[in-house]
Parts: sequence; structure tokens; C-alpha cells
Amino acid sequence: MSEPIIGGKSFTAVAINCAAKAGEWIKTKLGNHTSLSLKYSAQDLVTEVDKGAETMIRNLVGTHFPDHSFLGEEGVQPGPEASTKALQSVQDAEYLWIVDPIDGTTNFVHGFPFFSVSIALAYRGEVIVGVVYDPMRDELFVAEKGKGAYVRGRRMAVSGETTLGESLLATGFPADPNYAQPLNMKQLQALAPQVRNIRSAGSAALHMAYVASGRLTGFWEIGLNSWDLAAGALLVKESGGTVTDMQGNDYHLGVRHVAASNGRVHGEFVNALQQAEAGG
Ligand code: 2AM
Ligand code: CA
Repeated sequence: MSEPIIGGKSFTAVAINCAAKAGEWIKTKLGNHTSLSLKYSAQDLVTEVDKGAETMIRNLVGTHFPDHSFLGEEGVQPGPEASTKALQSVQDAEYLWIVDPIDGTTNFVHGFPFFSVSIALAYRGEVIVGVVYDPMRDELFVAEKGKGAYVRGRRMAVSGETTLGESLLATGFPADPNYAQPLNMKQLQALAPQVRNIRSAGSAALHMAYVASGRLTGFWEIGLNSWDLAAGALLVKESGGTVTDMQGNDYHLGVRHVAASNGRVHGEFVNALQQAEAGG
């Protein structure tokens, strides 16, 4: 059995192993899933592949670290209240694994090749290991707190843009039609003329990994859950970037409305998001 050392290799090795195994299996199921259910709404999907991948990861983690706590998307009832409650019940755990077996399930269901496995380990509420794996490109993004972040074994760094005008941003279109969708549209409308361009590819974890690796200048989305963000937040921070909520407060596990960037444009970015919200 691996030795449980804080930030030690064994945690990261297990996280990588879980992400790689689950990702390989998910890839074999692309176009072959047999059950599709709606969770909270017609936009909130789950397949047997999400559930199977989560079980695979939970069992593997449990074999190595039976005393650790586990928070996975498919173990939680749908909807924001249940997610917040589930996080509150475990966030003080000594060691907590936070797992999204497929981030970008809509893409997986439609065969759009942009989804990922997201696995984070938090120690007393602080993320110490983050792994995001894109099985379609076989790209593994790994970060350890204080030790940097890597993709395909190469050290990652955020991009160099210093103004919004030179920035390539991404956002996620939220499902909630009452609050999140109209606000996201306002933000999009306000930001589009101020930036180089905007993408929306449908996996928050992978968008965060792209900010970390310098492929995107920044990313924002309203209404995410801890499992969408925990691993990606460490990737961005360990690559020299900044992760906050939409008011510019530092990231923590409870953040649902996120703004992540290379840091250099963060002030301008958050300012523009706030001005959009204020209708200015
Ligand atoms: P998921 O695929 O794990 O559900 C896309 O905009 C991002 O939002 C993805 O990371 C996706 O994660 C997440 N997402 C999709 N539907 C959602 C919903 N109903 N509530 C919250 N997050 C959602
Ligand atoms: Ca998911």
C-alpha cells in the first residue's frame, strides 16, 4: 500500500492512475453508452459511463486510502443546494478526494471530443493534488501544491497577455434559465467587444487546464460545483495564474462562480465581469 505522505508522490500517483484508467475506459464507451438520464433538467445529463467511471475511481482510491473521504458528482443528488450540502458535510475531512468522472457529459453524449476526468485531493479543505485527463488527446495535466504543474511531463506556465484586448477567453453556458443564463449572456455581450475572442467548449475542468497551459488567457463560469473546479484551480495556481470568484476573492472549495486567468489580466477581467453584472 502507498504511504500517505502530504503532497507526496503516492497521492499523485494514485490520482494519475485513477484518471488514466477511468479515461481510457470512458474513451472506449464514446458513442456506445446505453443509458441516458436527465438529472436536474434536460441540460443535466448522466449515463452509466459517468456512474461506472466514478465507481472505478472510488474503489481504486478506497483500496489505497481506506480512511480518506470521497466526494463525487454521481454520489450527490442533482441541484445546487444538494451539492453545497454535500461539500459542507465533508470539507473538513483530513483527506478528501473530489472527483468528476466525466466533466463535459453533454459533449460525451453527443460525441463532441472535449471532456475530461477531474480528480483532486484536498487536505483540510485545501487542494494539494489536481489531475485533469483528456482521454481523446491523451493529455494528462497534473499539479502538486508548491511543486508546479505539468502537461505530458512538461512544466506548464500561463500565457503572457497583459491586456483583455489581446486575450482569448472561454466561458461555460449555464443551464439555469432564471439567474445564471441571463447573467452569462450579459457578461458575454459586455466582454466580446473587449477581447480577442471567446470560446465555449463545454468542460470547465479542461478549460481550467487550458488556462494553466497558456492556451486560454482566462475562463469564467457561473454555477459550477467543487468537482468541476478543484483540480483545475490547482493547475492554474501552480502554473502562475489566478483563480477567484467573480468578485475577485481567492478560490476555495465552495466557489461556484469562477474567474480564472493568467493573473496579468485578472483585475481588468473581474472588473469587466462586475460591470456587466451591474449593467454598466
Ligand atoms: P458536467 O459535464 O460534469 O455536468 C459546462 O458548461 C460545464 O458546466 C461542465 O463542466 C459541466 O460539468 C457543468 N454543468 C453542466 N450542467 C450543469 C448543471 N446543470 N449544473 C451545474 N453545472 C453543470
Ligand atoms: Ca460530470
